[in-house]
Amino acid sequence: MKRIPIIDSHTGGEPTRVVLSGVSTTELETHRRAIICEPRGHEVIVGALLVEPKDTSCAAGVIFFNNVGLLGMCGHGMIGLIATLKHLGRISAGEHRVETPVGIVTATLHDDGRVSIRNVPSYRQAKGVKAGGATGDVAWGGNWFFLVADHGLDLTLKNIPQLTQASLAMREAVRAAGYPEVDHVELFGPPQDAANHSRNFVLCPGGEYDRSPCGTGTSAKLACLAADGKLAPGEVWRQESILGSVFEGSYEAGERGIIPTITGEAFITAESTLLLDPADPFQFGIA
Ligand code: PYC
Repeated sequence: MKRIPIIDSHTGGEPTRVVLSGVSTTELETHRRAIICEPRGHEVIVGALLVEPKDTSCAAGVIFFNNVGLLGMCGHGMIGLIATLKHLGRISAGEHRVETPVGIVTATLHDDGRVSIRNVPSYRQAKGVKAGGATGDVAWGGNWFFLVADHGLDLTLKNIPQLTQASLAMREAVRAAGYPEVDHVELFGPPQDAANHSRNFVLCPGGEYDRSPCGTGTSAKLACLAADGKLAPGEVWRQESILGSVFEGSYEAGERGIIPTITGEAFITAESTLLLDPADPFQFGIA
């Protein structure tokens, strides 16, 4: 029986499952679905495998993954990871550098438990891309996004099936239009809460939607706002998710584009150990 200790959390409603040990980087591809998918989990969970950082100035290294593959970075997941390390007593309030496959992120754990992540440099790659009847921007925020405002749909929970279908079609179209790297689609609309600046719906690579406002997606949004001169350095942008949860974002100018900082809060939901029984036909998850 293989044993994999995990800690679950959610950030703005979006779950993160931190894998503390028991899985090596070489085993990740074979064990990814066992950790994320049914019968132990569900397709919405983002996994975070703790690894030794190559850069010794980092407190930890992490590889994020989901039901269909690896993620470069994950904003809600990084906030969940920092809350998990605090829960384990491994870190206290202050700054902590964390190595990801796409660069080092500096996370600040505040005294009140909130977490700010200074993300990898983010930028707009292309503006006004026409794809499948929609027009949007292609931007990098640690993952690749197609950001669309002219979708004509209400960003409400009852519309999730239509939002998902429309976003999947836009993703196909933007890839065919010359941006095969895009794996997330972000639709924008007016906020429900007047304290916020915008509401979003974010389609993730495996076809699920992000329950949080998406940290890397908010970073990509900030890069577009900065490129359009619509948000000044240091100014705060409040991004509301489809659930109504909020991330605060701001940026500093970078060499190419911006360096975003995203603030949110995560809550621990479970401490447990996954068991992989060689006799179980579904030990590696239901495909
Ligand atoms: O918060 O960056 C994020 C994220 C990516 C996919 C799901 N959440």
